[in-house]
Amino acid sequence: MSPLPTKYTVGDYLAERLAQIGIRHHFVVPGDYNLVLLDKLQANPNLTEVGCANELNCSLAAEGYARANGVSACVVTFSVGALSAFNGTGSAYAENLPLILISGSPNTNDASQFHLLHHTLGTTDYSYQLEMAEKITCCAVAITRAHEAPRLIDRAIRRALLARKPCYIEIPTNLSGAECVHPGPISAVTDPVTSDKAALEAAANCAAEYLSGKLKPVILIGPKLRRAGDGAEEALVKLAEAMGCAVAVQPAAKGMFPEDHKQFVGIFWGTVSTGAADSIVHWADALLCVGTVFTDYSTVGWTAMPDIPLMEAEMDHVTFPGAHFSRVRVGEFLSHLTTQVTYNSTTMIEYNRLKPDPVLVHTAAPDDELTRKEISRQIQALLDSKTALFVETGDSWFNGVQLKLPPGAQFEIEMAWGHIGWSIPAAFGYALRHPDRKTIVMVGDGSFQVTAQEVSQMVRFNLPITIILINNRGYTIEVEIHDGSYNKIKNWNYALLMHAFNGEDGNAKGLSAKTAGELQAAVKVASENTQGPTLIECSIDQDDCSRELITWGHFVAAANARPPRLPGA
Ligand code: TPU
Ligand code: MG
Repeated sequence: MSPLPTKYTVGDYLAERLAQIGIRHHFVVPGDYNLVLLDKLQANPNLTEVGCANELNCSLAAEGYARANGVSACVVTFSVGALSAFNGTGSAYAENLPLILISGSPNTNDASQFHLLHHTLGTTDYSYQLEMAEKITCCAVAITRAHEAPRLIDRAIRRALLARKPCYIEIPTNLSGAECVHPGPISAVTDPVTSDKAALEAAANCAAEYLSGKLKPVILIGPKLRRAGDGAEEALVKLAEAMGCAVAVQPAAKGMFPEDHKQFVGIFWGTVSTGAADSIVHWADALLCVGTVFTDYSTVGWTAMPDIPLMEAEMDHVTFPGAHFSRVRVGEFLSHLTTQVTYNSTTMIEYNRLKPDPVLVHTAAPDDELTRKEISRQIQALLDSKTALFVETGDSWFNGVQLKLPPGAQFEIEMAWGHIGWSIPAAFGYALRHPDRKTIVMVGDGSFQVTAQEVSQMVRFNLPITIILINNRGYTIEVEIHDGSYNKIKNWNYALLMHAFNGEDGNAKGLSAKTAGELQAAVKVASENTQGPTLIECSIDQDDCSRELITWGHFVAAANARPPRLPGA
């Protein structure tokens, strides 16, 4: 550890806190309201500054970093920066990730002098950004005096860590260098809240009662399981083994239960489920939902909402039909319940009867035109225990969910927020934290066009990320929901773009594949390029999409098109 500064400024204080909570990289775009703050953050030897091409990408890179690291920081300038960074902050809120959004703001003297300022709405009220941030974070603070900074910074960070949601800290340009007191013990910010003993006991008893007399219990896992931390994922495996029942997983929770476990029955995604997960979930007479999120997308336009009373365990509470228990940590709850349940493998026995036989995967000949199926077959062969697979909004969601994850492989998806273009900056942020992982991105042409600039940061930091860009000449997912001429996009020469991003010193490689053999050769180039990203443009027919996308699109379109309900109807 480096020696602490003897005199702290607001900027030093923030830097120290960020480092203490385990942040090693902070994502920034400079602007005159945050430059002194950036100097202070730079001066902390435990933080590495990571410049991004724009604030949307900066916030999404921080979102990806939070997936890898548990918490992240994004530093932007007032309005022109922050309003763009709000998008990645919204993603962090929806995806339950503690992203600390930090914005520079005008000099503290300007408001009282009614000055008109650049990077504002052209009025003398600068409070709008704080008010907007309040809606998309769990805690938004604006520092107006240096001596309040320690209290406000600690409060915002603690709230974010506890709630697994983003927070917002606004620091005026003339306060980052202003003196304040030094930080107290970090445990005051990071120490977790433990379960209320009585509530924990009562919740476990209620769960045992919920299960008693039930013949066909099933566990359903949702994306909030991993976000809860707390050892919840490991505790759930133990509970499942004590219960002996079938375990299904929502698409956004793929990988949160080992796919090679004998009780894993597939991804429950209604009619586009894998295995026979939907049959077994609908067969259940008791459903233990852990961290589940039921949206129009995850329920296939509300067609797959379970219709039996549920037990729902969340990060810090448990709800049953007719009972609710607050301040129950999910990890502790699952461990407690493990000691009370009885073994009942009825749903596993039935699942083994229902499960589809393995399909024979056809291997294309080298000269065969490239297809979606062949791309999936080749990506499957790339996956190992070191892989982090990012799947972007579009058919990549469906193709990615179908893949079999080897033990240890990570799967990242942004299904709640669903921002096209998320995967490029998010994979960049993730790979910075986990350079040892083999990061692979499955992204469509339309999504890639939204945030393509961030590939240049992958080049800058020599990150060997493999980008499988599926070029089907447009917004196919939108075609399947509702088609129109707006779903066609301008084609790019994606492979050549890598040369542009290289500038004079980069190591990125850009390749394009139109046949199975070309893809195989390109994948080999990617695996040998350890000094930079490799983008492989995979050209497929515009109608070559998954059965699952077409089916899902049909039901989501129907849900979107429900006529307005009149009062009393
Ligand atoms: O596989 P495919 O062709 O569906 O993927 P591609 O090419 O990436 O197209 C994605 C099309 C898409 C849009 C335009 N998916 N969702 N949207 C709506 C949308 C618009 N803007 C943002 C920021 N996010 C969105 N999800
Ligand atoms: Mg496309």
